[in-house]
Amino acid sequence: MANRWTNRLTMQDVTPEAAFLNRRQILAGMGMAGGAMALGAPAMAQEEGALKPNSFEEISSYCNYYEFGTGKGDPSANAHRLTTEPWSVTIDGMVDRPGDYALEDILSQMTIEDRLYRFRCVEAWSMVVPWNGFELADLLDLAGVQSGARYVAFETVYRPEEMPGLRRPVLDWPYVEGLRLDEALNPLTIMATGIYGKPLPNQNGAPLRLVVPWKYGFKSIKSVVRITLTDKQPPTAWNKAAPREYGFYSNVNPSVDHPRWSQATERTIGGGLFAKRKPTLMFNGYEEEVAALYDGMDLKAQF
Ligand SMILES: Nc1nc2c(c(=O)[nH]1)N[C@H]1C(S)=C(S)[C@@H](COP(=O)(O)O)O[C@H]1N2
Ligand SMILES: [Mo]
Repeated sequence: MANRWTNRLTMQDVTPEAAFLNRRQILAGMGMAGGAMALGAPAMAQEEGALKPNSFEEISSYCNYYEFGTGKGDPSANAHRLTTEPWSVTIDGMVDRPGDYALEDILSQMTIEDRLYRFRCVEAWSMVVPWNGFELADLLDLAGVQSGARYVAFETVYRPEEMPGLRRPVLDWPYVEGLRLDEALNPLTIMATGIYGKPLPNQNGAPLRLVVPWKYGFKSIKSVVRITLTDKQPPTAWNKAAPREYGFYSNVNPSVDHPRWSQATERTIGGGLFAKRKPTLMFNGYEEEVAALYDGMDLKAQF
């Protein structure tokens, strides 16, 4: 499905709003330095304290879910069309108990926890999200991972009749993602079912989406219908579209720039046009928990 157009595509090519906002910020910063300083100070003070979650409104209205359109507001406008009940997840490949698992049967065996995580998009914006969900490791335990398995592949639901974005070949649909098995089993890796104690809005990936907080946001695949254990590194949607720009690992790393923009800093959603950009943290601030997964790896080469 990869044609010349999709090969040259980058996220910023199809998200003009992001580029527009960045230009506005630069212009505002140049022309109105005094005003920017005065307005920027409280926002900076907030950033230095504990993690402050974004509002439900911010999290559910500024989204990337290309199956519903490439604009940040398209998912919240269109995703109500997605039928999320009934829902089941096929778990197959190298597992002892393959099958179609009904979501309610999964949930009855999982402990739902609150997890307040930083969320960093590869486009260099970020939020803080109070997720509800369960550890992916617990779901994989239900299915029984076999000893030869080394990777976990994920697939998003494919429903052209409910997802208008699928009519355009922006990506090679369905959206697919993957993790190394040890990344999938890390206790930080969750399957989210809600935010702020409410069911996950459709635009945020209802009824069940992956969240991997130390990786760029596109790894956190939405509306998952298939999980496959395998011994081979699985293909991933953005890597297929632009392999030079989006690697399999895609760990947040301020010292490895995207070929077309810096990853050293990020724009915080909700901070306002005058907010100071925040320095991006190694592994998005989760270095202590995950750095050991990558011991001995060249993180520039395996980006
Ligand atoms: N199926 C699917 N999953 C997806 C995407 C998508 O377009 N389709 N976008 C990804 C990207 S680029 C980001 S930044 C996050 C955005 O999650 P949010 O909208 O809940 O903030 O979802 C990721 N998961
Ligand atoms: Mo993203």
